[in-house]
Amino acid sequence: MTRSILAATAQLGPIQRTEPRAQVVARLIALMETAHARGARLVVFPELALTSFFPRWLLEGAALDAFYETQMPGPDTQPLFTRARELGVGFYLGYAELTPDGQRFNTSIFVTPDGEIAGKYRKIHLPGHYNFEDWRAFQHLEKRYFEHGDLGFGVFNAMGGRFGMCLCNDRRWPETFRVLGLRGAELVMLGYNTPQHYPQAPEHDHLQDFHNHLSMQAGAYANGAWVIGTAKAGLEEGCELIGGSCIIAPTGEIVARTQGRGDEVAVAEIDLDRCTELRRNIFNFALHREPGDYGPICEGAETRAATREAYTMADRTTR
Ligand code: CDV
Repeated sequence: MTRSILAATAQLGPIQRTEPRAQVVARLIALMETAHARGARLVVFPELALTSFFPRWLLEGAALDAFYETQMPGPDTQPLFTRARELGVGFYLGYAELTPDGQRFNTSIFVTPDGEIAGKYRKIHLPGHYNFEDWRAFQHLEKRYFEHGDLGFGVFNAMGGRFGMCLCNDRRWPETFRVLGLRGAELVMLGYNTPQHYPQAPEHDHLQDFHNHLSMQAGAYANGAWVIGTAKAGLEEGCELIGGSCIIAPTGEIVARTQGRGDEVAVAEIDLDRCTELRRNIFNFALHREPGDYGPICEGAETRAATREAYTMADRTTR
């Protein structure tokens, strides 16, 4: 049985703050239909794909809540699920999740071609800051608006393969790909919103596209996995976001990529069996990994949890 899947990265151009969700969902459906017309059975959308990237603003109350989904699918997103099922297309989608007990996560889901949510991921590496910082050209308040993801790096069996997910900043951490690789992920799907301007080190602005591909290509190669990375790109509410959405082979080669910073699809055939080219050879984990010498990677988890809690509490008291 062939384990080849024609897959697409479905890049979104900017979403302005006033754009209604229903209009964004119509754009997602149009991208999915384009991908399907080119033969795709799997489509990867960006992080926080239903709204403008709201962590760039200090918000509270109803103005903040308006950016979260309390149901998935909900009334606005049901048309995407319905169309995907009609087309027989699976998809990855990033969105802001508000749970019934009030928890907030930066979340992605993997939906199979028959419309089932096969997996959920909640972002673990949350970048940015907790409080308003007036020196910045724009805010990046992910640490304020989302809790640390509590589902770990899960891997899901579907469509004849093993699929992992992560979100944006996670791709810069080799541990993300290694944990997914150790769990046997053959394809890692991820969406991102990455500003061209990095306020803490603007001398790196010209390197944003390079660092994007460097991280994802290294993650693919060192774990013998396919990677699909999808941007929300372009000039969104005065903030320029990089594009460069792409499909990366387990060898680390980019085999398809978008060209601009608008709504755009790029498609490639993904042969999941190619993962073994790496996993049976240079990255045969059982034969060549030396975990006995990797101790420091897992040390400090309790300290880290305490630090995170202290920051969060400090922020709560200053709100
Ligand atoms: N959405 C993100 O996680 N963005 C970060 C930026 C802030 C550095 C990223 O890693 O691309």
